[in-house]
Amino acid sequence: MTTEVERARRLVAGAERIVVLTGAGISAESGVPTFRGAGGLWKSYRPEELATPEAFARDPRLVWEWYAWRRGLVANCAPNAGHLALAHLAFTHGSTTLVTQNVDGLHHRAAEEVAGEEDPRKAFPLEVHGAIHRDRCSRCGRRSPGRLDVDASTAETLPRCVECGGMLRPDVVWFGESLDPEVIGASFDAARAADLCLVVGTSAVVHPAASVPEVTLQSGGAVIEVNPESTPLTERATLSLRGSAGELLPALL
Ligand code: BV8
Ligand code: ZN
Repeated sequence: MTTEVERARRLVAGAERIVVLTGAGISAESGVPTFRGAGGLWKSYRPEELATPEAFARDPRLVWEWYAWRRGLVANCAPNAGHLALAHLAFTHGSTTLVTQNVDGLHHRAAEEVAGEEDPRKAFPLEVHGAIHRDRCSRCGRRSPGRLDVDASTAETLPRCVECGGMLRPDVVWFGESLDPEVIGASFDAARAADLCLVVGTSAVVHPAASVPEVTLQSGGAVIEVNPESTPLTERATLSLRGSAGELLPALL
């Protein structure tokens, strides 16, 4: 065990309140493509091109084809050792708040897998960018469980709201759209109160989520980054561990 991991273990053991921010990197070892890594592109589209209200207005069929593909892919993936280690931390370490940018639901599934007698909700994350397995009506806002067999072959076959007939969309936050103020508010409250922020598998470029570790630093807390590569956050992190979430998190926690 490297001295760095040793130091990080001591920081975790000594922390009273922990906030964790995760990104696509924690789900990479489960087979979910990251956004900026190899395989992040879908049919040569950059995520920023498809994950916008403009793209949905322009071509809802194309956007739904992309989300139906991702929904199917994620449904066949399972939480990995990184997700399980964080769920375990949330059950065993007094005050731990998980915040995720991921819409894949793998943190929830890890919580259910690890809970045992515990209430799994204790390890459910704040999903600041929503969830891909849920639909939301683009007219009345009604939420409903998402179907795995969305037929995106024509605009006519796209899913409709049972209440108002409006076009359904995945219940995720698109670029240019504001986040749910309660969810991002709770994330920043946890970051402000934390004496340690653990940042796992994110390129730390998408805002406001990328500001979570900054808020902990501003309130005098420490930041541990886990990532095989350096990011814009690395120079300000207290510790930046090079490696994968699936390997380092079980060793760390
Ligand atoms: C908003 C849901 C009000 C949909 C997503 C301030 C400055 C600059 C820009 C802005 C700003 N404020 C607002 C903006 C605009 C924009 C933004 O941040 N743009 C960026 C691109 C510059 N933000 C917004 O639009 C947000 N809304 O601010 O509303 C507003 C509006 C307009 C203008 C002002 C204010 C909404 C953002 C949310 C968008 N929705 N997802 C969907 O999933 O389809 S974002 C999506 O992309 C993900 O959720 C995630 O957040 C992001 C991808 O980042 P990562 O998860 O970090 O993934 P990435 O592939 O980049 O990196 C993976 C990392 O893992 C890498 O570092 C890699 O090395 C590492 N890794 C790989 N393998 C492993 C690993 N790590 C560990 N283990 C491994 N095995
Ligand atoms: Zn509706």
